[in-house]
Amino acid sequence: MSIKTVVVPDLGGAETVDVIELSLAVGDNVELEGALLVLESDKATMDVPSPFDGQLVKYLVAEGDTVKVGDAIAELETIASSDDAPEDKPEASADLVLAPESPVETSIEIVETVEASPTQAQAPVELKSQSPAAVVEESQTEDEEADIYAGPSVRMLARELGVQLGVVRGSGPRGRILRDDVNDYVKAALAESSSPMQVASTGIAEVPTIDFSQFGTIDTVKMTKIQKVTAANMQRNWLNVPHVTQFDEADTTDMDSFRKSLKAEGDARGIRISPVAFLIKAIAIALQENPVFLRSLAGDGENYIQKHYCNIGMAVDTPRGLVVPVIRDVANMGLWDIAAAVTEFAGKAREGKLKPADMQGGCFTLSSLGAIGGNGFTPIVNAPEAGILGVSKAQIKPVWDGQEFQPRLMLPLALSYDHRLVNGGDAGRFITQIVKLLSDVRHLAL
Ligand code: CAO
Repeated sequence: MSIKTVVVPDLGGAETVDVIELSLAVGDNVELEGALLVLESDKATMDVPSPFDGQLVKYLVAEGDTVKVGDAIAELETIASSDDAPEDKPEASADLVLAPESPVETSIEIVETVEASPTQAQAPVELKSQSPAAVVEESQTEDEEADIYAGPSVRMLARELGVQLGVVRGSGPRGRILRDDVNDYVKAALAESSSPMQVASTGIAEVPTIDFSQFGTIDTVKMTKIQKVTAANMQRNWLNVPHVTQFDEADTTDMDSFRKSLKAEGDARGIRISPVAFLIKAIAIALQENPVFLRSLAGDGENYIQKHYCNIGMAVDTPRGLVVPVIRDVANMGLWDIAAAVTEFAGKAREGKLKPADMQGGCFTLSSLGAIGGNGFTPIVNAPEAGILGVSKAQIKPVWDGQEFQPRLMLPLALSYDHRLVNGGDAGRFITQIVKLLSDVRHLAL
């Protein structure tokens, strides 16, 4: 083992450079090509890499010193294995980082000295007052990264820790980001994430956990799997989708008369036909004519998917929670088929007999609370679908026919849609068509 002195390599034209970072502590081991220190000229920064595996004995310069080619900068003790390296080993290439206009490669020389002979550190030079030239890594392509003032070793550390340097405050000369700045940033982030003001990944402060028993008697009840999945899906959809809800009413007086007139035939077929079957048929037609509602955003943020099939999900209220079976290829189904599917899927849902495949592939969802009540609600889009129709309880209302008020069975509709995919005009046309189809069911047959 011997002690070797490392000197400043060829600076690619620069006469003097500043020492802006000492990358190691005395006694640290450093591998071949590992960063020893960082130098900076007016136009570039460069890591000076170690020419062999070794241990830092001492630095011969201090941060802020100005050095020139050939100045001794550090003493390294070679580690046994690399000490045997041939003397004519190729010069290690310095990791030089230069502004694009002067792409120069440099090398580092090794001066062997048997004894350690400390070199006097030069007096610190005054920092230049003008703003520094942009510091750019050759490998960088992102413009914003080019504006960040940090050396290659700091950039590497930030990459390893997953830190965006743009958000780190630099405490070095002229705002330069140092290794300690990156480490401090990570420590602060970790401390913040474990503080009482913990934020969810959404950036929204979490609802505080409260001991309700201090206010009265309580039970803590385990949620069903369906309830847990529904809670997660609702939160995901509510937070991800920019919702708009549009309202309207359909005059379903004639539709209801027609539906009732089908009762005998339904009994003969063994099929109960409810307003839900008409709604699903109307939605299928409106989807065909307004295919914007058959879109989903692609995960890449660049594209959307246009579906050419028509599967409609139907929210079903069950004792275990909300489930949404999907009726497939509705565009090619008649009213009786749809009514049969509604009964079958609602039954399976309540009996817990739906298979995962029965709940996949939906393009649009119907949530009908009509049998339960209420005169309006804003449904949450079942993302990645583009829209959902919420239906409330039909009620007899006085409707002006131009001469007098008529008692009509008005069905409240609420169309929620993902405003990233659907514009207000699209939604207006869609719900208007639904209203038209339900108000005159002859259109359902067209
Ligand atoms: N207005 C007035 N009456 C209505 C109606 C409406 N909008 N919709 C249905 N009805 C009537 C039906 O006509 C039926 O009465 P009749 O037997 O006299 O004809 C009665 O309500 C019962 O209907 P139903 O609930 O048995 O069946 P359905 O086909 O209307 O609905 C289903 C099926 C599965 C959609 C429904 O049972 C259901 O579960 N709805 C809840 C959906 C839900 O939970 N949505 C919220 C999701 S987000 O939390």
